[in-house]
Amino acid sequence: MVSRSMGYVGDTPEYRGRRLLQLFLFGKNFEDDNEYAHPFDFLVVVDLIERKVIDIEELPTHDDFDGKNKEGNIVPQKSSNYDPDLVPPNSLRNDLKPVNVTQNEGASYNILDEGQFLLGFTTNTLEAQQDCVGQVHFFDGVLHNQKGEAKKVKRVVCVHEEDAGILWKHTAARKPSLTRSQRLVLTMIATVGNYDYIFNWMFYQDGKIEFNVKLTGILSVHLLATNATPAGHGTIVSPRINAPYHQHFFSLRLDAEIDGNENTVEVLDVVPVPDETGTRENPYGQGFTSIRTPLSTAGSARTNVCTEKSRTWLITNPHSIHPYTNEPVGWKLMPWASPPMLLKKGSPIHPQAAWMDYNTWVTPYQENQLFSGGFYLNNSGLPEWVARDENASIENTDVVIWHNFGLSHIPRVEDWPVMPVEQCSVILKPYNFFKENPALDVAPPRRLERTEL
Ligand SMILES: [Cu+2]
Repeated sequence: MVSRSMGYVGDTPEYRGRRLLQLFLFGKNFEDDNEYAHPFDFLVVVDLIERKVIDIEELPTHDDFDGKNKEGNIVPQKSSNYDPDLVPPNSLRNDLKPVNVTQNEGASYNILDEGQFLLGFTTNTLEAQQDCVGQVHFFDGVLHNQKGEAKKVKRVVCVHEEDAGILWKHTAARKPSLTRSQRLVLTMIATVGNYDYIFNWMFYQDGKIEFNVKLTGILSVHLLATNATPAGHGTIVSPRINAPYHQHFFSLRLDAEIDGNENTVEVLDVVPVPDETGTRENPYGQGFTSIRTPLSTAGSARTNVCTEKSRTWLITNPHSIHPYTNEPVGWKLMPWASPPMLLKKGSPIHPQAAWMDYNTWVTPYQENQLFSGGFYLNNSGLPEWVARDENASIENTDVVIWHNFGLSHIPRVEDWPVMPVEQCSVILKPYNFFKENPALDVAPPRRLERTEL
C-alpha cells in the first residue's frame, strides 16, 4: 500500500476542507513479495480526522478512461523481486571481486556533538560497511513519533571519508605533481513510502562543499489494462505496469555567514560582450565577460537557473575586500541544471508549490522562517513572505538564500523493479575568498604507489 496526500479536490465538493489521504493498493503473493509488481485498479480515500474510508475510486487504466470499463484490468502476476534473498537461485554474479576500503591508521576527522542533528521522521538507522564504508562514525538522533513525542533513534547520520579521485595534478618536465581528493561525507537516508532519498553533505579539501541527493527505491506505479498505453505521460516498465512521469524538487535553506553576518547576494552571469565583430571593442567577435548583479530587495532576488549564461549566485561580504581582486570575498552557489516546475500557473494545485516558481530566493533572516513551503505547506512560506514586503532589503545584512533544485523523472524500464540511484547536486565553492588554492597543503599519495606504476 502507498499513501499520498490528496492534492486538488476541487472537482469533488464533498472532499473540500477535509484532511484526506489516497491509499493505492497492491497484492502480495507471499510475505516479502515486491507488492508494487501487482497493482490493483482502485484506490481508497481516507479521512484522517474521522479515521474512516469515505470513498473508493477507480484508477485510470485505459486510454479512454470512463471509470466503468474494466476490461483488461488484470493484476500482473509477474514476480519482480530484487532483494538478493528473493531473486532466482544462481542469478547473482559471482565474478566481482571485493573493493576493500581500509583506513588502517584510522580516520582523519574529529566528530561533533550529536545533539546538533534533528532529522526527519522517516530517517533510516544506518549500517556500517553497507550504507557507508571505511572508518564510519554514527550519530544517534532525537526524532519524534506520530504523537509528537521525542524518541531516540540509533545511527541516523553517518560520517566517513572517501577517496574522490584526483584533487589537482600537473605534469611538468615529465614529473607529475598530484594529490588525491579525500572528502568528508555526512549521510542520512529517509525512506518516504516507495522512494528512498540519500542526502549527502560532502566537504572537500579545496573548500568545496557539495550537497548531493541520491534517489532510489521503487517507482510509483499503477495498473494499465491489457493493450492500454500511458498516452505520453508514463513508461510501461513491466507488462501492464505504468510508471507515470513526475518531478522531484528539493529546497535548500542556507543561512549564510561569509566572513561575518552582513552579506549580499549577487547573480554572476557569463555573457558575450555586446559589441559586434569587427568593432574596436570586439575585433574578432570572441569577447565575453562576467557580469555581477547585486540583488538589493527580496522581490528582485527571485531568480532562476540560466544555463546559457552559466549562472551562479555569489554570496559576498561587502566589508571584506580581497587584496588581489579589490572586490568583496565570496562563496559561489553552483546550481544543478534544474528544470522549472511543469505545473501551469493556473493549475489549482500550483499554490501548494509556488515556492518552486523560482530556483533562488533571498530573504532577510527571520527566526521563524524555516521551510520554503511554510510550516504546513498551505500556500505560505516564501511566496507569502516576499509578497508581504517585496522591497525588504537584502543588501549588506543577515540573509538567507533558498535554493530549489531537482529533476524531471521520465522512468525507464531499467528503473524497475528497484531503481539504480539517480542524483542531483548543488555545490558551494569559495570565490576569491582565499589567497591561493587552499589545497596546496595536501600531501601527495605515498611514493610506494608511484614506484609500482
Ligand atoms: Cu522519480
